Amino acid sequence: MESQNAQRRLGNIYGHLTTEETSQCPASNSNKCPAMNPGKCPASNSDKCPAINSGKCPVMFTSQAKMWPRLTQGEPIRVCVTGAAGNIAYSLIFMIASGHMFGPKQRVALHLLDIPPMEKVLKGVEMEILDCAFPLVSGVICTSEPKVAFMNVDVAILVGAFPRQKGMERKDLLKKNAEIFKAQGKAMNDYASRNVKVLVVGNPANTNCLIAMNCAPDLPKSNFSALTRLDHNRAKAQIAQNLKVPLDTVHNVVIWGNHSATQYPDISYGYVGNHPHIRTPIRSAVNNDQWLQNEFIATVQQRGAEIIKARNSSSAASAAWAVVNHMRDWLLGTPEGEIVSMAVCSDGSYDIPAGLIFSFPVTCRNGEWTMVKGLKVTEFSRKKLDLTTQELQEEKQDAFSFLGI
Ligand code: NAX
Repeated sequence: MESQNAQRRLGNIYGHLTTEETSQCPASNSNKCPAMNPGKCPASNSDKCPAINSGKCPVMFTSQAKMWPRLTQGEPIRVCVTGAAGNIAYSLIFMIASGHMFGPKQRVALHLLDIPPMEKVLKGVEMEILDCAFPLVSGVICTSEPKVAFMNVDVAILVGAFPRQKGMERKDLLKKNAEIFKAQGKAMNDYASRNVKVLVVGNPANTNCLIAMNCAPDLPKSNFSALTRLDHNRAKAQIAQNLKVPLDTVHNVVIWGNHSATQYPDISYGYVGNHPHIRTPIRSAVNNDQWLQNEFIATVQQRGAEIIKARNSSSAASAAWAVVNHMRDWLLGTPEGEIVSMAVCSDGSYDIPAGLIFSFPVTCRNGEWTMVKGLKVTEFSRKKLDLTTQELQEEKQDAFSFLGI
């Protein structure tokens, strides 16, 4: 069984390599590639592979070239999606493969990770990717081994997480996920590209991200983020619906804090209108502080739970689309003057304890995010920020005590 699995992995890795890539491999040209022997895939047995040891294996080393030249030159970038057999991934993978995340010219190699019991489902996902005949997909690797999944990846989207089960205490959920994200943080630290951009989606997203970041000390902290873009999009949509204006006229809402019911959707700096000289602050346009301070905030905070009630299943397509928005803006940049929300490592700004993964207003350029600083925080906002900070600190304390950090 293991050798069949290994063969399947090899098929996945080598089956999709371009002729150009395979002809560059010294090992396969000299018939010495151990990967051709079942069970000795270089991705899982890298110590013994001469191609890897000489730094010339095309599977492992194409992505050692910097990501930026490849984004402009069209060389494939490696994208890992965990939880790849799940709900969100079933939308997300196809959005990535069709060019929505990195643009219509950027080729991608997909590294798909899920747990062993999901192997058959993952195989089905792989078959569907193949059946789409996506011109941008240059390779697919399906695996249940984090080492293989994270090997040289440029982008890691961590969707897979342990779901909350009936009767499960919040602490038990945190503990289960702390173990998963500790292992994945370590694997990224050891095997991913040194500039891998990490987005954590699996809940509790902020704290899972905090764990992964702390277990990957060799990677830049600024490369770790958690998803609050779905909340950001939900906030924009509520404002557009209230004002009966097109969505693309609503700008600069901010989600602060945790991706949970304590998050603070804030319209204080937002405006409506696309003309540079004709902009109305959201607060004046809505002209109903009662609604903005109560119903609006509660609707965004509770939207996930409402979707579950309606669909009997949690948000999937909207979550996948938010992941695409988050990654695309991070890597390709936000429009001039546009603020988006990303949960990133606090530097102490806005009196948020340094080191917490906290959703802030950011702008992005050249693959880096920059926190928008100096925004005025009202007394009302301060209370909301303190509440979500307190929740995140408690989560951090619990998670770190499980990990013995
Ligand atoms: P599913 O249960 O459909 O899929 C999760 C997948 O992860 C499963 O296939 C499972 O086998 C896999 N998995 C579990 N442990 C794993 C591990 N150690 N390594 C790799 N894969 C593993 O959930 P789905 O609806 O896709 O949601 C995924 C996560 O996103 C959940 O934690 C969910 O709460 C979270 N969400 C986060 C959002 C956000 O904005 N941050 C919004 C949407 C969503 O609620």
